[in-house]
Parts: sequence; C-alpha cells; structure tokens
Amino acid sequence: MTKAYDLAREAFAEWGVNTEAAMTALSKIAISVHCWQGDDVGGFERKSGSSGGGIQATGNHPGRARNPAELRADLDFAYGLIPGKHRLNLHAFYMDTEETPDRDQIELRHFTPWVDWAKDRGIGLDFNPTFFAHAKADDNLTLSHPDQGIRDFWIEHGARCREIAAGFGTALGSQCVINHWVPDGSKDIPVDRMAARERLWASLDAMLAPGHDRKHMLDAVESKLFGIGVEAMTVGSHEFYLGYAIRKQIALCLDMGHFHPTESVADKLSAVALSVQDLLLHVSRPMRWDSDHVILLNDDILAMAQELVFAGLLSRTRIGLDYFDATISRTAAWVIGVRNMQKALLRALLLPQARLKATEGRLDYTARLALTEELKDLPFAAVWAEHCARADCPTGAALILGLERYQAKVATRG
Ligand code: RNT
Ligand code: ZN
Repeated sequence: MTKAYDLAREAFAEWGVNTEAAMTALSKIAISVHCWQGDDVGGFERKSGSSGGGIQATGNHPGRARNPAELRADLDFAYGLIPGKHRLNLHAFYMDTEETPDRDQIELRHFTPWVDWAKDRGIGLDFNPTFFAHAKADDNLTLSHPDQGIRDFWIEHGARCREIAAGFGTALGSQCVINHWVPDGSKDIPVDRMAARERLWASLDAMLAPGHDRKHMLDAVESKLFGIGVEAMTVGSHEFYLGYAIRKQIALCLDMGHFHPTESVADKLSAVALSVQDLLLHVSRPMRWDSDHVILLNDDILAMAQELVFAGLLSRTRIGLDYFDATISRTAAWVIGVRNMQKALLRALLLPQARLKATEGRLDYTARLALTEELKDLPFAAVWAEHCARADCPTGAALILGLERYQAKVATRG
C-alpha cells in the first residue's frame, strides 16, 4: 500500500466513504469489450464486402488484426492492462472457420475457437447479429425491407445468432447479451414510415419467437437517430425500440452516439429503467455526430457512471463499449477506453452519495453545488492507482511504455 493511497483513504473516510468498498464494487463490474475496435469493423468472413450500414472507421494506423488469432492476441494484451475480469462482445461476422457460410447459415460451430478461448480465459461472451456489410443490406434495408425474401434472410440470420448466443451462454455458464441493431432507414424523406415500422416490428417478432432460456441469453434492441445514408429516417428509432422493449420485456440498448448531441444519455437511464428491466449501454463518444471516438474521462462518461451508481442500476445494466478509431493504436484505444469507463465508475463509487442526496432532499441546492464542486478535489487518482497495483496493472508512464511496445510489435503486420 502506498503512502498516497493511505492519505487518500483517510481523505475519503472524512466524507464517510470507504475506499476499500468502492474498489471491491468496481472489481465486480465486467465491461463488455467490443471486438470490432481491433480491426476497424471489418470482420473475418472469407468474402469481401464494405462495412456499410453507415458505420465506418477512418484511418489506416498500422497493426490492424487481420485474422481471429491476431485479434485474440491483441485482446489478451489489452485485458492484461485492464484491472478486473471482463467480457468480449463479438459480432457475427467475426466467425472463425475455414467454411464460408452465408449469414443465414451460420452455426455455433463456426465460433468454436472463440468459445474455447473464452472458456480458457474465464471470459463471458456477448453477441451481435451482423445486419450490414452484406449485399442483401446494400439498400440500408434488412428486417424492414419491402421484399419478403430479404426480410426472411435476415430473420433467419437473427434467429441463428440467437441460437449461437444461447450456445455461448450455456458453454460459458454466463448469460450472453445479444444486441440487435439494424441500419434500416431512408436517405430522403419517406412517405410511408408506418409500413416500414410495421415490417420491422413483424420481423423482430418472427426473429425473437424461438424461446431461449433467459439464463443463457438476453435479447437487446438498439435504436438510432440517424446515420450516413439514412439521414431522413431510421426505422428503429428510440421511440420504436423503447416501445418494443417494454412490450416484449427485453433489454433496451442505449448507445451514447445515437441521440441528438444536446441530449444527455445519462438522464435517460432512470427514465427508461422504470419501464424496462434490463439495460445495455453502448458507451461511445459522438463528436458532433455518431463518430464513435474513443471514450474519454469526460463529463458525459462521469455523468453516466454516476447515474448507474446513484440510481442503483448497476445490477441490471450491462456496460458495453462501442467506438472504433483506426488512426491510433487499436489496442491502446481499447485499454484507454475501458480504463476510462472504470475510472468514471470508481469516481462515482467514491462519492458520499447519501450526503449528496440529502442536500437535494431538503432542497438545499447551495450545499449540493458546494459539495459537488468540493468533491472534485478528492484524491481519486490515488485510489485508482492502488486498484491497478493490486491487479498488477501499470499506470502512468509504465502503462504508456507497455502500450507503445506492443504497438511497435504489431506495426509490422502487413
Ligand atoms: C451502429 C451501432 C452498432 C454498431 C456495432 C458494430 O450505429 O452503434 O452498435 O456500432 O454493432
Ligand atoms: Zn452501438
């Protein structure tokens, strides 16, 4: 234990906060690390195709993982610099197989190396059907396509992915969250929004019809405001999926980049949590639009973490990350982003919650403001450093050196 931590422990104790309890709480929070930061959302299908769906990584930094083995090696490295045990969020087009199944033909066995790897590391898997980067999604229409044949193709893809997710959950003994995001929308102003939304609703119903044990898998649906190519309307808007999740009692996914830039996604947590039992977060950083920058320890993330802690939502919110930056080291992007999420959670866990809430309860807004501002000076960094040290993870210059060394190694990839 360092002197700095000793002093920090005392400083927090003066506010009635137990730093040991905060660190223990933090170590129980598993973050779902998104595989797609490692290769710029390319996937490993043995076919060519663009990323499509209005999501695109920009940049060409050396070191992109070119195959599943490289991606797993990069993930192993990244997890080693992140305190705690975390999860991996896989997308369907990251299958690891010599076969070339189309999306409506994939099976659990196409993911066997991932399951073996996860089992070996004691890591839980989450999953996503891939409704983009495919010829049948080139119109930015999948589950809401006017053509029944195309809808059926994607319904089958989603249904198979749900089976695979249940297989992951069973094999690993850990509930797999399967998140459904479709790019469906319209570039210009549509004249029949209702028909598109009715088709999406019916397709989702068909796709979600096969029952799976909730112990093994949990469905989530992700809304979006707009994307490149679907500027005028997204079929699966926030209102659409909020209603759908409530009606079906499945999880609602809130992506921080999928709302108007002036909306606070942190504010939405307590609002939707009264109607939806399970929540999934895609923590991201939209810069003016859904640009998916690496998350910083900024006000948005701090507010999100504080809401999770103060509203008592940690136990029913799965925290996933969703960003991709190809202009910097991809492994560094993972490590920095996950650690920022953890730092934000730790800060929230280190706040004198009861005292803060009491000021608000007696309408003493002066005290509330004075408190929130004074608390910003507490020695959070010393507690974080102690937390990392206990997990054998570096901080500061040692962290940066570790990241640079690995990047230099992977930079030689062609
Ligand atoms: C797209 C959604 C979605 C994707 C991933 C790759 O706008 O945010 O979650 O980023 O499925
Ligand atoms: Zn997302």
